[in-house]
Amino acid sequence: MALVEVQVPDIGDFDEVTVIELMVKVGDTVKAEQSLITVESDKASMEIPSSTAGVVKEMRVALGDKVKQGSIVLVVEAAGAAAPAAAPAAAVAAPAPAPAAAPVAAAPATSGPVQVFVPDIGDFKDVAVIEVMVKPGDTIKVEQSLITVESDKASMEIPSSAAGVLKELKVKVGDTVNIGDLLAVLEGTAAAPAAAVAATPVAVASAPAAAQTPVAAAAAAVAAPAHAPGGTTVGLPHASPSVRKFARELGVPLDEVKGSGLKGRITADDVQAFTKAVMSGAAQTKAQAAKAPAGGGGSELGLIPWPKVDFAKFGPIERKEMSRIKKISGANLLRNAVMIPAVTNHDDADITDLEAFRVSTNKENEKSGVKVTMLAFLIKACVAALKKFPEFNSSLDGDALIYKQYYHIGFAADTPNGLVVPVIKDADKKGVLQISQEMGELAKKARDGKLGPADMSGATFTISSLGGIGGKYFTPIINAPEVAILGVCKSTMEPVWDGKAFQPRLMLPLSLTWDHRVIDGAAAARFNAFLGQILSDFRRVLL
Ligand code: CAO
Repeated sequence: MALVEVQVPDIGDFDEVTVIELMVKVGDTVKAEQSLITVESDKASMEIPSSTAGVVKEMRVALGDKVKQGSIVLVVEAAGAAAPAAAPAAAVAAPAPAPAAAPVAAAPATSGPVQVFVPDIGDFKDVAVIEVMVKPGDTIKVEQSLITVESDKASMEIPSSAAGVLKELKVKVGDTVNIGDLLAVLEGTAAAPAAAVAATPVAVASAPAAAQTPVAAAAAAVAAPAHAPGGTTVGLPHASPSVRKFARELGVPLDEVKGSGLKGRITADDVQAFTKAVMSGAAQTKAQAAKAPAGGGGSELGLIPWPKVDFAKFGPIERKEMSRIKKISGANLLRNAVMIPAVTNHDDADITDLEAFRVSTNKENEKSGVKVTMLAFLIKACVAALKKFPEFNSSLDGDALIYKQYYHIGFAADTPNGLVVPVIKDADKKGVLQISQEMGELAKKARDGKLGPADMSGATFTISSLGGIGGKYFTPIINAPEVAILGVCKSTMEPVWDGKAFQPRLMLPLSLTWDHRVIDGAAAARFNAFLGQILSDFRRVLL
């Protein structure tokens, strides 16, 4: 039993590559040619296979280490005879090293159409195009990556051998390519200077003649270990090196990004969309969820995982993505429901006289085009209650309360795309007619999806009215950082005892949800009672 040091084989002319994944650990039994680690340059990722079968005794590399040809990856206690000295390089059958003087004479040095071919990519055959990184009209630099191809062991970016404007792209995602295939036609600027071409392996692809002689120099551009049979990558997100680099720069955890590319591959757009979702609050990274006192994952609350059911097993289904509004409001509602110790008080207000007044006002104002709504009266009544009970118009700021001296009232509006909350600003300074008019305008804007951020910000208290639809009571969720919300349902005629007899009265069901950190039950009951008094006799607003 001999101890064998497994080295990084010839990986083309890369100087140093980064270890981005360890696929084995001490104690593992590995087969010859089994992948041990994944390394990555800025152009390619590749798996480094073992030259020897045996048991891993010692790891000599860690994640993030830089390695190059000859670096010791690990020590294996060989199963049989000691590995031959040449094993490391032979096992991975790396592409032949680039000859120092690559044949570049064929490279054109003038402007005009230039064809770009797939260079020597080791002994890969029929590799799939998984990403196209340029489009016609783009100005391409020499060595700029054009496409990403992938075998079962490596993904690699194919660079351009020439500079110019991309006229035609000859491949698309899903195609398979081989050495010498025509990739693109460039036009315009001069090809790379001869010296640069000589130094860059892709230069051989810059002239049609090169297609017939795809010399080994090209291989160094992608440096993929050719032919490395064995297991597949475990746990490594499916993405090209440049996308991984992009994700690293932004600090995006790639394993949490859902890939939209071929075979679920993660594209640069996916990384960007993930970043946007996290920044807008519509999504959280696992690290954020773990840190947050109450996030969306549930795991940090010690809850069992969300049930995963294959609904199609029980009957036909259709999957539809939720609207953007729903996703954003859902995340907010969840946070508010989980973080706020909320309590709801239900009560009824007698609006018999107020409704009669509203109906007669609307008759008188028929020609004005403005319809006075019950919600406008409710906004005014709430402003009076907020003035009397200022903590309902406050917000928590650490251990302090911010008492707002303005009265901006939000109202929930149902739209085809989901729930939005436009805000009537300075409702204390406006009359019921003006509030009704503004509400009509904001509700229309909401339905047309035209509300801007300014229309929806700054609320100090919110009313959610289901009065036009129905229902009796419900428990609305507080719109943080507000501390209370009033839910209103449909008013109905009810027999109300006046001390002598039952009288038919129009009763409006009220549901007040409040944050128990800020408000006590007694204050909530008083708030509802006061609101009821105002609604039953609106003259009290003037007091
Ligand atoms: N009781 C009985 N009837 C009521 C009422 C109440 N509390 N409130 C309104 N109505 C009646 C009105 O009288 C009107 O009837 P007519 O058409 O016969 O005149 C009808 O319902 C429509 O009322 P309206 O035009 O005054 O509209 P509104 O003020 O009730 O609602 C708006 C406006 C934007 C709030 C509403 O369109 C809406 O989107 N409501 C849903 C809000 C929501 O989804 N809340 C839940 C949030 S939690 O998920």
